[in-house]
Parts: sequence; C-alpha cells; structure tokens
Amino acid sequence: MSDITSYEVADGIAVITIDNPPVNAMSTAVRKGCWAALEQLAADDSAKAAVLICAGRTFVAGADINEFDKPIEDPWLPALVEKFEASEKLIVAAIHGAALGGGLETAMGCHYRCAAPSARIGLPEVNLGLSPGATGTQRLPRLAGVRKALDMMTSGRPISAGDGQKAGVIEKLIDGDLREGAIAYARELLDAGAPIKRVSKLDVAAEGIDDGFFSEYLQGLARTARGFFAPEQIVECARAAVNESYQDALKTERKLFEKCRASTHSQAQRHLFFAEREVAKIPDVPKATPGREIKKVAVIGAGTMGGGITMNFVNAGVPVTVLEVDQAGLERGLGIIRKNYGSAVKKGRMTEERLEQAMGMIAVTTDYADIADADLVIEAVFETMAIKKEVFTKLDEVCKPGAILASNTSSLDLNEIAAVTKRPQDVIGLHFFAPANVMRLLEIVRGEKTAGDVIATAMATAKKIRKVGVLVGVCFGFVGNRMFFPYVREAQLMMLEGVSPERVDQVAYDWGMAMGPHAVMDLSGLDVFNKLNTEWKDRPDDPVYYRMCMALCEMGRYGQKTGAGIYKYDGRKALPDPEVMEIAKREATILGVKQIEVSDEEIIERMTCSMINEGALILEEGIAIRPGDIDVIFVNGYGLPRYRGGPMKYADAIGLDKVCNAIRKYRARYGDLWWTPAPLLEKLAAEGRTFQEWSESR
Ligand code: T1G
Repeated sequence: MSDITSYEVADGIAVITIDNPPVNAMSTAVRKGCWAALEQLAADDSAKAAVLICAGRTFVAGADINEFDKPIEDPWLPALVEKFEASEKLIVAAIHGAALGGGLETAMGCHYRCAAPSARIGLPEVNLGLSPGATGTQRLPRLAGVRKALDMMTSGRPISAGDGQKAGVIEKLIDGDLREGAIAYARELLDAGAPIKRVSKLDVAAEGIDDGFFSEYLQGLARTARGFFAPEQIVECARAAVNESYQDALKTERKLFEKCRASTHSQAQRHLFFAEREVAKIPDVPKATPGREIKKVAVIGAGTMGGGITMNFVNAGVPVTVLEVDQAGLERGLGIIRKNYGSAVKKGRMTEERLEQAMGMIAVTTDYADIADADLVIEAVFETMAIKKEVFTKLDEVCKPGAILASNTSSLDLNEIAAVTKRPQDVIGLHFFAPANVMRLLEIVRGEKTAGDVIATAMATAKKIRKVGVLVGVCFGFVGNRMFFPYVREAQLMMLEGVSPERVDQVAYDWGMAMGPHAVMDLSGLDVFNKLNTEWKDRPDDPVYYRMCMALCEMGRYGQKTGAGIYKYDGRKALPDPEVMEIAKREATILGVKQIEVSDEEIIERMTCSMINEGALILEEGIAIRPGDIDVIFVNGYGLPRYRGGPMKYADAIGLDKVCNAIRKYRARYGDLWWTPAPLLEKLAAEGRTFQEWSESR
C-alpha cells in the first residue's frame, strides 16, 4: 500500500482508506492504490467484506482534473469502478464531505453506499464541459431513475445525502463516527446475508422514457444551457442507458466523454475552474496574512446598489447599518430591499419569517455617529468624485481606527478618494455589479497605499458573501468596464456605419453573450455610460466615440428606464426603433462616417478583439494579475459564456497571431487611435505563445 491508499482489517472487515489531500482526487496514484487494495482484499481470507472510506475533509471529489490534458495512465477509472463492482466480497462506500464525479462513480461501483447526513453527492462534470466518464451515466439512472439522473448530470448540482437516500443512491445514513458506522453496516449486511448488489445488473426504469421524453429534455436544455456542448452529450448517454445494453452504452459513454474532453468548451471551462481559485492568490499578500474581523458593516447610500450590497451581508448573517441623507431615502432603500426579498418569497426561495429576520438585521440612520463602530463601511453614493470625497472626509473623521473604508465606485480614481483621508492604507474599492445581490463578481480595487491585511480582509469578505473577488489596480474603469467600453464602442460605431442594433445584439447573443451590447446599455442606462465617458479625464479626443449614446441622451432617451433608448420599450420588451437608425445616418453624415457592409464574423471580431487588446494593455500595466483573472471577471460580471473561457482564454484558443492580424486590419481602416496592437499581444503573437503560457512563465 502507499500512504495515499491504505488497507487494514478490523475484525473481518477490510478498510480501504484513500488519503490524497486536499480533496482525495482520484489521481493515477490513488487508482493504482485502490487497484492493489482490491487485489489484496480478494486474496485476504481474514476479510469477509470491505469499506471504502477517505481521510481528510471529504470523500473522493472527482477524477484529478490536472490529469485531463495528459495521457491517462492505467488503471483507467472506469476499469477501477468495474473492479470494485466485480469484487466477490461485499464492499460498502462510506461517504462524507462530497462524493463528486469520479468519486460518486466509484461509490456506485461499490455494492452499498452509506453516508454522513451532512454529505453531498453529485456528478458535476458538466461544469467542466464534460460528461461523466467512469460509468456514472449508466449507473446513476439505474439507481435514481433517468429523469433524476439527468437533472443531476446536466445541472451539475449535488444533492444532500438525505435526498440521495430518497433517490435510491444512498442506502444508509450514519450518525456519529462514519468509519465505525460503516464497518458495523458492512457487518450487518454480511450477517443478514445481503446480496452483492451490482448496480450495472439493475434494470433502468424506462416507464415513460421514450424519444419524446429525450427531445423534450433537449428543448429544455436549449433554454437553460444555451450553446453548451456537454449537456446534450449527457442526454445521449442517458438515452443509451435506456436503449442499449450496459456494455454498448458504456461504449457510447466513453465516445461522448472523449468528444467532450477534446472540446474547446471543456478546455475553457476547466480553465475557469482553476482560474476562479487562482484569483485568491495575491503574489504580494501571503495567504497567511491575517484579515481584520468584520462583525459590523455600514453602507452609505440606500439606492439600488446600496440596497443590493446590504442584502449580500445580511444573507451572510452580518448585520448592516444603512446611512442616507434623509428619512425618505432610507424608506425608499428599505422598500427596495423588502421588494427584492419579497420576490424571493414569491418564488418559494425564502419564507416570510426569514424575510422579517433579514429585515430585522438592517438598522437605518441619517447620523454618521451611528456608524462610528463599524468594522467595514461601504460607500455607494452617486458616481461623482466630489460627492465621494465628501463622504470619505466624513468617514475619516467619524470611523474608529482600523475600520476599512470601501468605495463601490465603478471607475473613479480610488487613490484620489483615499487621499482625502488620513488613513489611505485602510481605503479599498469594492466594486459590486448590478444587481449587487445577484451578480457573483466583485472587483476589489487596491489603491497605491491599501494595506495587505485590508486586501486579505476584502478577499475573505468576498468569499463570505459568496462573491468571486478579483483584485484589480486603479485605472479608469479598472478591468471589467475598461475592457467593456471598447466592446461597446465598436457596437456604437457599427450603428453609425449602418448596422442595426438588433443585428449586432443578435450576433452577440448567438455567440453566447447573455445580452447584446445595445440591450445592456439600455438596461444600465445610456446616461450612466454618458456620465462615465464625461468622468474619463484623459479620454482621447474622438467625436465619433459613443456619439450615438450622447445623441440619444440629448433626446432624453436613456434606455429602459425612460421607455426608449437604443430600442423602444413595451414594458421590458425591447422593440427596434427605425428612428434610431435615422438618427445614426444623420450623425454619420455629420461625422463623415462611411456606411459599410459588416459581416457577422466582423461584428464579433471587432467587439472581441478590441476587448482582448485592452486586456493585453491591462496585463502589461499590472492592473490585472493574470489573464485568468480577466476571464473570471468577464464570465461572472458581463455575461460572457463560460464555454468561451473569457476574453483572454478565447484569444488563446483562436490564436494570438489571428487576433493581432485582425487588429492590424482594423488599424489600416480606422487608424492608430483605437487599433494599435498592445506590445504584449504583438510579442506573444510573434513568439507563437499564449497569454496563459506567458502568465505561467512569470
Ligand atoms: N481535481 C484536482 N484538484 C481539485 C479537484 C479535482 N477534481 N477538486 C478540487 N481540487 C483542488 C482545487 O483546485 C483547490 O486547489 C483545492 O482542491 C481545494 O478546492 C471521470 C471526469 C470539492 C466542492 O468537478 O467542486 O470526476 O487552489 O478551493 O471550496 O466522470 O473543489 O488549493 O491548489 O474548490 O472546499 C468532477 C471539483 C471532476 C469537483 C471543494 N469533480 N471540485 O470545494 O475547495 S471530473 C468536480 C469542487 C470527473 C469523472 C469525471 C470543489 C469541492 P488549490 P476548492 P472547496
């Protein structure tokens, strides 16, 4: 045995223990160790049955994701799962923490499964752009039924051990010591003469599961998993479970798993899996840096953002004091929060009682003295430097030493805000994305003087309120908005060139964006974009830049909130407005912008390459630490599809030489101002490297 897997016998019951921190991933070494343990079990007359259990905090959390891009060494996991099942001695899997992916597949290869009540089980491969590849698509339907299995596999969402027991996947819940309980359970099964239950021999309950069922299921996925490749392959595996023999269906599973594994979608989604963990690693802020304790939070400003920010902390069990200039503002703010919680109650996601409990955690005041003892204060007032400076001057006077003063600014210079205080080391940016209580992304903006423990606290706070915190530097628009502006800039210019907003939005939507750029502008408000552009101090002088946004604002057409913007609105329904293209033609004539034919490919190419180029500049300036950090920002805050991996991963996938050539093509047409290739991009393109290789080589 290795120290990664051990074998011992306790009173006739063998205990096979996997100990491969941090999550007992089913690596090659673990598979070899389990294989050897099964050989030993077969040969060991003193062992009448066996328990498979894991050390540490969880059962096997899956195959080792690090191994997917390397040649897979024997024993392959499917073969190992079959070997567990083929054992002539009864084997019980003992699950704690989470049995996920290959971990649950291994447990289903065992003959019985027991679990701690707090355990979870699932097949989340779809989150990695994969289908289960170690017999899970065939065993789970045999235990839980086809529909339940499909729901688990296509959503990737784990279920509790209790639900697993109800579904027929877990036979017994074990309170107390799992190891002892599992050994006792194995002995109980032996004493009762329980059969060796081989899941592969079970029939698939196919009642009502016909082609109609599968096509209906696929139609549902077209909505919930639009554009993703793996979910459809999972449905075909389930179809094979119903229509083919177990062995033939396993061949289908293997074929479709390999297709998924080789897909650009899975490369992208596996990249994001690691990137979303990498973002927490800050080179000059060691992981051991102690954070400050955040027990009391204050939010300045009870508008839409302030309300959403407040809800994040209340949902995490942290009381909040909301400060506004007057009682009316406070009542309005509380109304927004209550309404948001109310819709969760209507959808059955929250009880009335929990709503009142949450509201009870929110104190309100118009007096700064009431927030003097807050550990963290988040300012969410108007996006105007003068007002922010006023608020921070006041906070500096009132707040206790050591309080962290955060601004929710989406683009303004945090260093300038910090400079009005005597404690710039305690000032940081916490840029939430609307709706703040929904969007997972939190841009954490470090100022020149922000202290390391303040950054560590902000990163820990992000995790506590279930946000994906990404540390960025100070520049106009930080990372997300700074790269989103060029993306929208091209969409705006195309309107002047005669390309309708609805066509650009449709092309972006078909490419995978949650919404097209014009629909996003109307949703956020054209006046917001206009204000950001006026706040951009050293904005290049280009009369064409966002001209349509300005022209529509001059007409009072701010978007959804005024019933008309780039589109006209019937409620929330966007309707193309011919008048807008008339305005575009007029503005184009004034500005001398030619009307041109633009292909769908060019629409995407101009919008993505302008973003990627800005991303390369951001990396060179050190505003983002890694290309993966930029990708995490865009898939969690801007609706970029996870199967594209984010703008920088997408650039790597299409090739930086191709990106560079496209940028040079548009420079020839539009000039240097917006289309000068970033030096880093040119360098990597010339060297045939990717952003990821550059990042890993640093
Ligand atoms: N392989 C390798 N490393 C993994 C891993 C895995 N499966 N899961 C986690 N890690 C690393 C992770 O990168 C991090 O490393 C550390 O463990 C802690 O993770 C054949 C093909 C289990 C719920 O998709 O969902 O089986 O950053 O920060 O928040 O059909 O990890 O410390 O260096 O996330 O407590 C299917 C993926 C695989 C589960 C724990 N399984 N993991 O969450 O810790 S494919 C999954 C998770 C498969 C078979 C198929 C979570 C977690 P580092 P963490 P956590």
